[in-house]
Amino acid sequence: MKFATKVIHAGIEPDPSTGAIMTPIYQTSTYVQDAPGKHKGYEYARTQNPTRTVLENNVAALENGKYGIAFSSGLAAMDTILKLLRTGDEVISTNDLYGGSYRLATTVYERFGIKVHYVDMNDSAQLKAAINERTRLIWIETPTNPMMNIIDIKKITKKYNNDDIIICVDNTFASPYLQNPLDLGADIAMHSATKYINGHSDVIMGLAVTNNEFIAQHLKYLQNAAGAVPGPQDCFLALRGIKTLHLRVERSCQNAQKMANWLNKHKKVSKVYYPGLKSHSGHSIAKRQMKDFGGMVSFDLVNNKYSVAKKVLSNTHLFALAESLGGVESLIGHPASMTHASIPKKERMKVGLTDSLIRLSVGVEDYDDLREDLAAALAKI
Ligand code: P1T
Repeated sequence: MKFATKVIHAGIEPDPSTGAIMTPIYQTSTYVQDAPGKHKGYEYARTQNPTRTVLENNVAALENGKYGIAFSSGLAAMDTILKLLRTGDEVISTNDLYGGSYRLATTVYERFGIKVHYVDMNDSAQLKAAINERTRLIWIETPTNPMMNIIDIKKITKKYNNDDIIICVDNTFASPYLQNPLDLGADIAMHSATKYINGHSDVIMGLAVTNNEFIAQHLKYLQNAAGAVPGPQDCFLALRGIKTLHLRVERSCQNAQKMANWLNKHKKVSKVYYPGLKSHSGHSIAKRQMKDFGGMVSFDLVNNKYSVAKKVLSNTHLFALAESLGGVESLIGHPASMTHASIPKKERMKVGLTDSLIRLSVGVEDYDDLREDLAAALAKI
């Protein structure tokens, strides 16, 4: 089955009791048993819920994986993956990643004796130097949030995928339509489903997909043991959103590419971070491992003061000033004070995340309207 068919049909059957074509919202916390232990496969809704099961199977198919496991947020998915580790284990992570992921790994998991090394994953020597016999997890985010760096997934999985090390790719920025980490040798593809997968800015959710039965069993065990599960209404909304995933992402990519090209020539813009630009250092890798270059664009200003960036951020009308991304509507954000405020300034500056960096989540609106909106805001500085 091809992707555009999978989003609508994979794992989805009409409801057996009524024929309802849409997966029902099983709004229940428990299931009646005929006799102790005699039930229809559903006992308690933390453990299983039929709406969630359909979503998990559908997303597994989109990522070319066997097992999908849903969580109450992207960070709950990451938290559960980190719980596969033990005290003394070590993680190697991309040095430029979502601020909340950094916060969870450092301020929470380092307290439990799990050490995290942040490295430039495009620098093979840095990666090699950080790997040791205690390494249990390699955490790759690509494209990275918000610097849009591209990491060659296959290059890393070819070298380091073995029985001791789990390789997980946070695939949120790409979405399963553009990039499938399991096909590139990763063990887990993880998503903040809050973003492109749901796509309508009305759900918080996370997902993990794997082909590895051992990892799947452990994640399912932890999903039930800790209970960070999404509710059935949210699963329904995500299933509904997924039906147009390919169409939404395709349009976002077209708009983002045009926006990046235009910004790249704008005299008040000093640098544009978008893998679809030929000048981007990860352009050729992105071309190989992604179907298109995504809907996220970051840029910096010639006059690189926060006060100047603030003017742009406060003067758009279609681009709403808000955290998050991947919805049908365009958003504008200031990573240094919003999504990445939990990363110390010294660390931020190392990867170019300046106080004047602006991030766009380019939606599916008319491109000319979006460009005019941004042009008017840039004209204010
Ligand atoms: O918000 P939540 O569903 O818990 O997902 C966390 C998360 C994980 N990974 C990546 C790459 C992300 O971008 C996020 C959330 N990011 C934002 C809210 C943001 O505006 O960047």
